[in-house]
Amino acid sequence: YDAVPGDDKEQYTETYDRILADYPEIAKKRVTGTTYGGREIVALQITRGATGADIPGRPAVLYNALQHAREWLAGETCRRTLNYFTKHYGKGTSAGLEVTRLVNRTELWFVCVNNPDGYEFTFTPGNRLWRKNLRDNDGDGVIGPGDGVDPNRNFADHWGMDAEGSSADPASETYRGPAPASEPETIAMEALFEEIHPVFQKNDHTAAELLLYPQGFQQDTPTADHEIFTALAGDPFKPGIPGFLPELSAGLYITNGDFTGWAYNSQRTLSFTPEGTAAEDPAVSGFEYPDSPLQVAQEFQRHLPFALDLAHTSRHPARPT
Ligand code: 0X9
Ligand code: ZN
Repeated sequence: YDAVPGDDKEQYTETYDRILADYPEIAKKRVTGTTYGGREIVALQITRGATGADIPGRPAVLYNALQHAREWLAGETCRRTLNYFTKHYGKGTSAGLEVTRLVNRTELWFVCVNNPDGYEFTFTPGNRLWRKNLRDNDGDGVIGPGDGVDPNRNFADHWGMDAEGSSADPASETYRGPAPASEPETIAMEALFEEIHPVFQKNDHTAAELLLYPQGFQQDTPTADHEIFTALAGDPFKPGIPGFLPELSAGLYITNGDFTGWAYNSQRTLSFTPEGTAAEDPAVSGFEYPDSPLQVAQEFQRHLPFALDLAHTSRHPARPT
């Protein structure tokens, strides 16, 4: 992997600023919300003549990560995808020709840090494995174990439908929040969808080497788009992301109020949740960032064909490839 200045040596805000400065003809920033901590939730639009708003007639694809604060590798995969699309744009190489065509015809949107408060919090002592956002549930002015909402249980789709798929307990890692879409991170995503109506979205998490597709709230009946999901996610012998077992979300475990379910059920956005790799030895910790730069690079390389597939297919999503 040929590294760009960015990658994991930059802050995400630095990556975004660098891309906005270096590729002004294809990159625009859109602020979709503000967190409890006052941080911007940023979406970067990559498309020819980017305006920061939807361009009629151009299909949109959303790549996003770090709903869960500790899942650093998922954010890095998103960032490298963003770097890939920008650094190859306008080049005469085979990657360049492919990327240029996609960027000219498609709106590629990146929200690599869905949960900036939580992500920042994972850099403070003792909080490396924080998952949720930073809602102060008990209102004591300090963030502790009883605080935070799981951004991936707060969406207004089958929200709180049962106790298996999310929790009403503020101390739980899957606390759904006080009401559907109560959180700034959720509202920011709703606002972005209202603008861009993505055909596909890739919601990166770690760490299980799975490629999940809807539904998460039940597994009794398949979705109307099951064939599209499985065409792209592949099968165990030829997975859409090498080494990632394609699976129905609910087959892993039941969730409600999750982003992928909301995006599909209420927005008709064809949605995938890759659960990436995190450590060579999963027994160490499923959420640690790999020590090996090679492993980080390989993770991105495994995701890339799938990320490109979504962009290619977004023009004709009903045609299984
Ligand atoms: O629980 C989650 O939000 C995701 N897993 S993680 O370990 N990254 O927290 C999985 C969500 C996928 N949906 C279902 N399994 N239903
Ligand atoms: Zn996660």
